[in-house]
Amino acid sequence: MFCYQCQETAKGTGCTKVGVCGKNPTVAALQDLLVYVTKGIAEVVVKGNVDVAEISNINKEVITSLFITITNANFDEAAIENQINKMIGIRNELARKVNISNPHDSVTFEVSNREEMLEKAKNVGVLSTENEDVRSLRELNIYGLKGMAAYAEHALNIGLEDNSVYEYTYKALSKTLDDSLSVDELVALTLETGEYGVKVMALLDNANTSKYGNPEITTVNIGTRNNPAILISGHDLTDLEQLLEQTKGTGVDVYTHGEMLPAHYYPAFKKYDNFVGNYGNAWWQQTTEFVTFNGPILFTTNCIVPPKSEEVRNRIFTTGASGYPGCQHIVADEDGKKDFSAIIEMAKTLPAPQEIESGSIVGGFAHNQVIELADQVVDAVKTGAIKKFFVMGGCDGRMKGRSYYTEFAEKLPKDTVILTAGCAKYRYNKLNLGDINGIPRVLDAGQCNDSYSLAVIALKLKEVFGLEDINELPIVYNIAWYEQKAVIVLLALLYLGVKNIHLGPTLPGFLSANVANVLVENFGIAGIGTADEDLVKFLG
Ligand code: SF4
Ligand code: SF3
Repeated sequence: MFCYQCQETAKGTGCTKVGVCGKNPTVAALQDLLVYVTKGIAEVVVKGNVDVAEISNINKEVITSLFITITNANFDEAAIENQINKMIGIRNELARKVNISNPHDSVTFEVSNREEMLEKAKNVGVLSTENEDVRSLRELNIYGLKGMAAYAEHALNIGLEDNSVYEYTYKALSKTLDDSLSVDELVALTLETGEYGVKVMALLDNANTSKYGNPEITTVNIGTRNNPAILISGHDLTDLEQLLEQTKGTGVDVYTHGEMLPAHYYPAFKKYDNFVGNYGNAWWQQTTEFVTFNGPILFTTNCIVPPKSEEVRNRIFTTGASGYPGCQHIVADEDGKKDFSAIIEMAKTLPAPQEIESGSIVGGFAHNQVIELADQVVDAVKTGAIKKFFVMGGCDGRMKGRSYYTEFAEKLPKDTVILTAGCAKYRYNKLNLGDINGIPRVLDAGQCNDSYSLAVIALKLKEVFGLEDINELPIVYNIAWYEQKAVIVLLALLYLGVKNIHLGPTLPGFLSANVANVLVENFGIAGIGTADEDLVKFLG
């Protein structure tokens, strides 16, 4: 196997024996093949001039397939094998309708069983592109497309789609097979991927806020009550909505974990008395937190950590693109309805969660809420009460070096404000950093996709202060990444013209030296140092 798509890749260069995430070589190979057949479908769509408006079911399967291959989303060999077979069927049917000349191997290959799949996968993975820079740029785009697919799927679950996002996905996937593209053309493609990253995040923002209302300042309980309960993790709000509807009046409480925390900020979910609070921290702490939670856990997306005991595994359910062998997977019917009764019944038989912390945290600072506070924020900047903003969104992860972010947040001067989104916030959202004239010093906009909100806020401030360039704002970008959704967020920021982004805790292993140089020279991308060094640098 070879995989280097996430921040925790072995030795910073690539997982070759088994994934640090727990992905085994079979899953890795099947995921490679799934991406490959998805590229084959893209080839047919692009070369055959297929109108994406006519193939809505195929669009959906394409984004689901990409989503399945995101880090920590799906470890289930059988589910991935099924998806490969489904995609080959879709590809063949489409190719029969739109004959294309000289089809690429990804359009024509056939495999009839697991063995043949594993054999085929040997030649289609990341390392099948020999030139290191071309490989780096192809993968950078593919990881961006995976992140985009995840966000597109959440929007689609709510009922919103943008055909231009699908069109672009097909175009870019097909370009990753094109040996005639120069490095410059691939760099241009990367920025275009960022452009569609902005589009898809705007689409999801629109979907979430039109269905569930605008996130608002909210105090979220982090303690527990004495009822049986279900923990819901991942990013999909439609799954949460259905779970809340189905648990209403059953005596079973619902808590959020990890990236589901920001659901509490939406007005629509406040009406549920059994929606109690957030339990625990970022994804990687599930190995201990799921033990003490006691009740069943529903994964709607990544990040799953392979459970250490059978007892915990038996309490885990998956849905959507997520999956884990031995865990019950709940599928939607044709109308998108999911039956969560098995989870609810299990919860009733299990003890209430053990309390691991108490108190509350405050969030809900997505663009609408911050813009409502704009006068206060602008005044604070004008009077010098706020000297600088630090965008510290992104992902959290297991690496020891990530304590940098806690230390950095703790040491920031009292006249600075942190803007955050994504699970990176767990490194500092419980530090009690205080407020500036009533404005909390950590403003949490929401999930990683809500990084869009941070961009909207920056653009608004630029307008209010009458600046020409977004980079003239007193904002420092110190972003943490882990998986591919952070890649699309990064590319989106680059597309918006944001310069000098610091990316940590380590730079991506998939950036070749030359590609890293392009990012450094054109966009000022840099890594991080120690918290003390960086504070001097950023505040200077
Ligand atoms: Fe390794 Fe990350 Fe790939 Fe998992 S997703 S195999 S940890 S690079
Ligand atoms: Fe976290 Fe997995 Fe990326 Fe959505 S839950 S930010 S890592």
